[in-house]
Amino acid sequence: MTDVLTLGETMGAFRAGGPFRLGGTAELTIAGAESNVAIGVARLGHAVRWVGVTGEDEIGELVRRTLFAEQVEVGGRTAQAGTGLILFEPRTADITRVLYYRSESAGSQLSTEDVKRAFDVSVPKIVHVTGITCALSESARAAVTEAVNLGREAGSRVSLDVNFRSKLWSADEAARAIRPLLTRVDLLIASDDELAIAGDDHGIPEVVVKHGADGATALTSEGEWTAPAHRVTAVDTTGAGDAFVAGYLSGLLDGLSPAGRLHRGTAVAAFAVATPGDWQGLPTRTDLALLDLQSGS
Ligand code: KDG
Repeated sequence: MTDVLTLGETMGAFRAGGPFRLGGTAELTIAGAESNVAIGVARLGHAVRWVGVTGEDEIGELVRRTLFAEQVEVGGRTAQAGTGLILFEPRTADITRVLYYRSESAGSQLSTEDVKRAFDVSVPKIVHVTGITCALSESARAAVTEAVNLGREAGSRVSLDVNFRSKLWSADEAARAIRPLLTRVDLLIASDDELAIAGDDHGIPEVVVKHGADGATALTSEGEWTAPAHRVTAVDTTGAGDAFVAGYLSGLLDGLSPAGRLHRGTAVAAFAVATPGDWQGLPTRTDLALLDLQSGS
């Protein structure tokens, strides 16, 4: 049984202690928007499968064993290309400069066959994709389309996070790739500044808008709900959006109301921003209960 199936590129990540040009030490870990979501959902006890392609190299091993250790089922395959790299240069808690070394990477070789194999293993309750994967290559974009189509045919709920990355493509290119998918999407997630990429009214039943430190809004056929962000001391906001998505999807799987889903999303994001790293601070259910106790909800 798979609760959430997601697919994308997960890279080796170097997180520096200061400006790169000064040299010094950097921590080696992994990063990828979809695997961040997968780890977040897994920590909340759901069954998650991540599909991606990693290189036959030590960084690829690091990606696969880290996800495995986080109870994420690892699908996809290895390929004879380097595993992509991302370098994070934290400047303030809110601003982290990113450098990519991912062109022609193994991760960009993701294909429709990888997605078909994942559906052969099991039909997920939710298929979660992001715009980042569409930006990687033609075959990765086709893989996203395949996941949306297979999910739709199989009765999975299809979730799409725009996740625009200006270092990978332009807003126009993103709009051209993402808009055709939206007629088959059940849940669209975007930050305020990504809404223009998605365009107007595609008849999507559920739209969630992330407002960063101002919380999030859910618009469904039943109405509109807004939840504030939890007030915590943020040390690193990288991955906050992915953390929110993990909480929101977990809420959907648990049958929570839109308000409950937003609450879980903002709670998961609060934990993520309080710890350095994209995914390291993602909470378990026990952690979430602590936050609820503290806020009296
Ligand atoms: O969402 C946080 C991401 O920026 C990170 O994990 C890396 O997937 C990533 C990307 O493509 O920027």
